[in-house]
Amino acid sequence: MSSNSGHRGKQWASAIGNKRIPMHLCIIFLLCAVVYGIGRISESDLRAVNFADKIEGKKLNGSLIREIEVDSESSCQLECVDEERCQSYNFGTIKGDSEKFKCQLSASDRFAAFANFTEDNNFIYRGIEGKNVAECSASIAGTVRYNAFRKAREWCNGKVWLSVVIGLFATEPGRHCLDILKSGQSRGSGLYWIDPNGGSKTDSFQAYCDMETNGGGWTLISTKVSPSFHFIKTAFLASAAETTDADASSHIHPDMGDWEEVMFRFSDVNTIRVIYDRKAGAPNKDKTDFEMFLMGTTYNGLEGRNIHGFYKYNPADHNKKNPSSGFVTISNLHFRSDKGISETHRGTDQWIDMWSHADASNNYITSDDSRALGAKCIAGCCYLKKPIWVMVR
Ligand SMILES: [Ca+2]
Repeated sequence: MSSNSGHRGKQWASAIGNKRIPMHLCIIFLLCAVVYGIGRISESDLRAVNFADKIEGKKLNGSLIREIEVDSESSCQLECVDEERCQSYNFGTIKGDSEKFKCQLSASDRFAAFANFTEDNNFIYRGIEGKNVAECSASIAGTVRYNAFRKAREWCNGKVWLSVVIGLFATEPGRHCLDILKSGQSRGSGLYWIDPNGGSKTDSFQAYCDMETNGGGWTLISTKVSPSFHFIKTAFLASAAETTDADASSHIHPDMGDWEEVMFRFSDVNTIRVIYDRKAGAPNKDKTDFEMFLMGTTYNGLEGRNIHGFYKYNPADHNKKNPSSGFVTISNLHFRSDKGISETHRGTDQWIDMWSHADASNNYITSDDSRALGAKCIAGCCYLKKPIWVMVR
């Protein structure tokens, strides 16, 4: 930047002294000088941090700025961002007596203090790749910086610095994925910190957000592939919202009572999905039972029920959310927390089938194929061993 300034300074001087240079060039030079001035003023106030890939089973000894206890590695990163001298950190992977993790901020890094970089299976090490990055561009997308001038953290989306980073840290959670999307702070699908019950942020947790499918804003609550796995639990488990493992279950968070839609989609095929819209279709007792079931309250029935308010999308059969044709009722839906939910096996549509038994209709899996046990079907498309995600917004 400083060599550029000298160069531009010379050009500016020659432009002043040479009356043959057109006026519009003078204006360009003036703008350059103004832009440079702003850059110089703010640069020292900006601390941008890009973390390198983690190195497991290693730690850097010495050069310790301080050791603190944190809830997650994200909090440790945040401490390093806020600490002017921090060049790297060791993050302890084993919780201590206080149920927290160790976070050791270091004033050096593994390159400068190579001899002190040692093996330790209870730690991971992460260094800083770049600092004081003033320009937000695609090459540093995802970088976080602390803007001391504005006293705010900023996040580079690949084009501009966003002044708020909702959901990026435990201390700045969103309420749920849809709220984060509506705030304009979506950083694409991935993990975000959320705090559905508001108030104290100490009980905020990370949840996986689908920010793309059908407009985005979906919070993951459950994922199921194993036939016998419970897919709705009566106790709310925040850990199920975070993991995208094959099997992890919870129910809609009780403080996300304003939910309107529940989506059933394959973990890696989001073009095939069924969405339950609680505001669609005629209200009735069966619908109420289904909603209680999704909220993890009391319902655990085996009987076939007619459930209103579904619509589906798949490449062959486009979105049926069409007022002229109305929403569709799934006939004889079975739902049990210890098995799953499915349209009756006598049906031919297979809108939803995540039951624990083989598909007796033989529409999609041959009856003599034992692999049929555990096949998951959505909107007429069935897959083996592919988790169905249950998401809410
Ligand atoms: Ca809270």
